Amino acid sequence: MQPGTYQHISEKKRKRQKSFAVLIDPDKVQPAALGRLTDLVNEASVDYLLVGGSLVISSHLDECILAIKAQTDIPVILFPGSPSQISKHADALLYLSLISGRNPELLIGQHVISAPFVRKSGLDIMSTGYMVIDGGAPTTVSYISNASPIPYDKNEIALCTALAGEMLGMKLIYMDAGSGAKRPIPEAMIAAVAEQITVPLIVGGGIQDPEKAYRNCRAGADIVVVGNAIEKDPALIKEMSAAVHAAAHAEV
Ligand code: 1GP
Repeated sequence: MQPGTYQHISEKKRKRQKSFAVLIDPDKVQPAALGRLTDLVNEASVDYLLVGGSLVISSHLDECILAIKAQTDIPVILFPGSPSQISKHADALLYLSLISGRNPELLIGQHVISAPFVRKSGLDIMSTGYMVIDGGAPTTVSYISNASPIPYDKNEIALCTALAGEMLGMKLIYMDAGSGAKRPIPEAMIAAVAEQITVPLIVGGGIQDPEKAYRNCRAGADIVVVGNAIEKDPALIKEMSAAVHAAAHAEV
């Protein structure tokens, strides 16, 4: 039997390995066009595929995931903007609570409404303390969440939020500057958080080049997520993945 996705993530952290995750927005890719993308992620040894977005308009989520699963064994993790973006065909779910905001609906309200459905899905449910960091411009997530992001230079707020999330039982912490952020999360903030928590740390939002992906890992990120930059230039997948994996080797 295959180990669960969370077990896989924890095991990699224990071994101090770094992971590269590609974010696939179902609105931006047609299932028929997934073949090229899956070839690239397979060749680049990408560790995880995140599927979702703050605002998924299309209705082909199931179809999209089934097409991905038919072409790769890389674990598919849902990254939902709302409970409607749940598909039993994925492997795992980032069960996000927006702990950086003070919007009760995104902290617990939507979870209560969708709990029986989520439980029945059979997905590996990974509770995730989701922290939105100011990325220099309003992003879809900051608008939709109706919650202020953490200022990019307030490391102490970020680390206290992450610590509280971990002590509340979150199995993962995800620091996100938002898709297409002008300014990705500063390494000093990533380091401040990584030093304080023991659960795996996911970092994403506005990462444009392999060098930044590498530096994020060196600062303490366990999983680096890239979406936009790869949509624009799919050839970056290989370089980004290599940079992330090289950061692990540099640490040993
Ligand atoms: C967004 O962290 C992800 O939620 C990825 O962001 O699309 O800017 O890479 P980008």
